[in-house]
Amino acid sequence: EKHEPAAGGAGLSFDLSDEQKAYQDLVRKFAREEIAPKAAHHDKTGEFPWELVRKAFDLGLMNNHIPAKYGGAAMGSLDSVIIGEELAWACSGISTAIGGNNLALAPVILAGTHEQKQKYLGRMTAPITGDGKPLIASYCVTEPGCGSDVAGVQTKARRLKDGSFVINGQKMWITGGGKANWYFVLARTSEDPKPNQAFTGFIVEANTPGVTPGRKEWNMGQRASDTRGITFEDVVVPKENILAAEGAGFKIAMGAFDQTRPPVATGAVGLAQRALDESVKYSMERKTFGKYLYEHQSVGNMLADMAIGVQNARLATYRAAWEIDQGRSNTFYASIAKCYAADVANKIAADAVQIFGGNGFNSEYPVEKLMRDAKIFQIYEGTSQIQKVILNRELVKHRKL
Ligand code: CS8
Ligand code: FAD
Repeated sequence: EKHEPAAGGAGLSFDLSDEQKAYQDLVRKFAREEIAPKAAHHDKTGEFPWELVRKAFDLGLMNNHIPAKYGGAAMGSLDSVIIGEELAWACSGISTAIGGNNLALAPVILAGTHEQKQKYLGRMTAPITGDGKPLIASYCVTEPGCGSDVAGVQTKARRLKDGSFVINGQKMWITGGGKANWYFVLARTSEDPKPNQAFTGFIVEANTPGVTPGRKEWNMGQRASDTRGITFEDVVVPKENILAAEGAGFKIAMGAFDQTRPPVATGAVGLAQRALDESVKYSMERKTFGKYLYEHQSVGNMLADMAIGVQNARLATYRAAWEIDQGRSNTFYASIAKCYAADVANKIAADAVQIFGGNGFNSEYPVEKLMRDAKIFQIYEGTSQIQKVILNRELVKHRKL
């Protein structure tokens, strides 16, 4: 008997649809058979995983949310987090390289005109011939001087007589920054103190004169992902590349985060599940004092706490994604999922290292990488502290006396 989720989100079901289960199986196989064996190589070398990105593209696992009209699979947010968890189980650095596009595409999907979508989304889904590479797009908001405080963005765009804009400024920590074909760029277009008036979102072609990506940053973890600073010097952007309207950029940037925080949370869930799986396996192989590790109560308790964390983080993430799929604001749930899953992943990865003992501290075993990879989940896409700032505001905003 089939148990499909109730239509329109009515009722409650923990079952995935048949289609979602099929996707999950497909991605799990790809992730475990092809990504996992290459994870250590990309971690050690920092080489961008083009081959795996291409394979993910061919399997339909990239650019998930592009509407069918523009050649995409038009997946829902829940579909996307199911895929993301499986990819991150194998390597969250490679899954960030594969999934990063979704962040750059979100502003265009949310606010682009038909022409902008046709041009910039259509290009992402166009068939690739031979051994060509999938296109990468990047989301440029953070700067050397401000990350949490988006309203502190200093990059400026000045309107020219013909309606085009000239952008000057510097962005920092841009995922996919050295590989991108185009960028979403948030720039200040007015001195208005209200964020909702002061900023504009632009689509900038990477080959525009004056766009210069910096060196690849060598990060603590997720080293397969390309992270760079980017300089914009007298970069002229045609007026056709403004998203929505002058002054609408801040809301677009925030709207994109609502869409992309659940996929980031799911990366943390995948990593946490991996750390749990590795810990259970190891504790059933290694003996001390004549017993398997899991038979020592304090190790068993760590495993149990890991399972509690993974299950709850996954539920929070599914909820945050599901809210979007119901067409409702998910800001509150997205921050809960992002914050909780990131914290759980860090706790579980650190405990996995503990369970592995000395081996846990060594790069021949998988868990030290998990611990390094986990840290970024508490930082990018809004730090854990910022998720709590958002939650605090949401609680006060929705309080009814
Ligand atoms: O500054 C905001 C914030 O979100 N900071 C965190 C920044 C962040 O998350 N950066 C991530 C960069 S991208 C990244 O890391 C990629 S990692 C790789 C991913 C790979 C994927 C696989 C803030 C702290 C929430 C708010 O800042 P404030 O300056 O205090 O602004 P507010 O007063 O709250 O809001 C100003 C106006 O904006 C409106 N707003 C706020 N949130 C939203 C949402 N949707 C729509 N509109 C929003 N969520 C708000 O209502 C205000 O509007 P008014 O009309 O002025 O009242
Ligand atoms: P800061 O804002 O300087 O914060 C420093 C510390 O102060 C943090 O602990 C923070 O939580 C705390 N803090 C700040 N304000 C408050 C407050 N109000 N209350 C309590 N605590 C506070 N950005 C992009 O635009 N695009 C990308 O593709 C992208 N990818 C990234 C990939 C990587 C690997 C990294 C490292 C970063 C990436 N980022 C990207 C940037 C990322 O979103 C920011 O680093 C992050 O939002 C934090 O900003 P910050 O580094 O400027 O820290």
